[in-house]
Amino acid sequence: MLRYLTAGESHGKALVAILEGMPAGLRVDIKKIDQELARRQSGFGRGLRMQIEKDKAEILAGLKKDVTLGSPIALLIENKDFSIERLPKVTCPRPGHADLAGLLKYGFGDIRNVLERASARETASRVGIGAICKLFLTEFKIRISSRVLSVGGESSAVGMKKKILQAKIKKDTVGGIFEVIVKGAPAGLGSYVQPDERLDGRLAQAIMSIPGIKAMEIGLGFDYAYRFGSLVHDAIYYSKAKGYFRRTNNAGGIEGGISNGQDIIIRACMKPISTLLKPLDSVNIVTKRAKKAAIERSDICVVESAGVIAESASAFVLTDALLEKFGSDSLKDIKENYQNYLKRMR
Ligand code: EPS
Repeated sequence: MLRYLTAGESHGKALVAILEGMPAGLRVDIKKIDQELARRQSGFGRGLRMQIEKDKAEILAGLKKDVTLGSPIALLIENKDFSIERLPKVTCPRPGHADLAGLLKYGFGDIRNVLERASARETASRVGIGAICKLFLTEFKIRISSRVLSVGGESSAVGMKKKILQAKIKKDTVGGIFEVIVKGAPAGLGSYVQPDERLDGRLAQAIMSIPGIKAMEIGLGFDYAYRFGSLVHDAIYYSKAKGYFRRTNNAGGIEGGISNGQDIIIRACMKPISTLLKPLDSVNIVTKRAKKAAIERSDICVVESAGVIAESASAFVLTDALLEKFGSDSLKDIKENYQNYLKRMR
């Protein structure tokens, strides 16, 4: 079983992650991890924190001469801004953030105790983990990419940029929709035999747990609701050269909770960031009087970054599902099993 844990506050000393279950024998190029971390930090509409941080990963355990040992991998990303002990108390919860619900849940008297961990800065750890999973998937020629489809309802590059600039001028924020595409995944990952083995359910958990994601769909997604069955299911064909094949991919590469060999296509909606420079109505948690929500340094639009994080989340799920199917100790053994499987499929 592949699993991971992350720890770290947004303005604490560092973000850390432990990944357990990665097989022995995988070469880990740290530059590739840093490239993914840099991708997460970029995109039009990011805030000032991204000018302070230059996220770099350090691997503390689990590798020898850059190759995995099969033991847990420990990853560290230092924060340049680690001012947590000096930062002021926050007393007016931001609508849309974890602030109020977290405060009530844990019984704190300072919202900072919530927001430091609820911050999307945590996703740097997930991207670090995802980058290692991407290196593993590359060994099987599985590639994951993402693209922004729309921002604030605009889908042209110019329109999206304009929307972000508009939000900036209005001291507002804006969300959007991104798409993740997985190419090269074989048929047979995930299973219908138990609910928690279904690949679509696993991807949904991984992606919906990214801060700010409010909806996701696979393939045709919500559009399935508007069409007849005869028009949406991907008819099956066979040829000697191609084997089984389809002319459409409305299922988004997953049928019955199992990958079917087509591209896996996921779309998700990232809500507008909930820290507003022109804040909404809120309540002071000490006086219980009406007060505008707190203003924290933040971003205007993070849809592009959310796509990169979702790539990582998908990479983790697919690595887990691949290890489940083909074995999990040694990369060499797994590759052999995989080749035998592909031979049978042909
Ligand atoms: C983020 C770091 C944070 C925010 C943002 C994401 O840094 P700071 O709070 O110091 O500006 O820019 O956090 C949020 C969106 C949030 O809701 O907390 C990062 O590294 O991605």
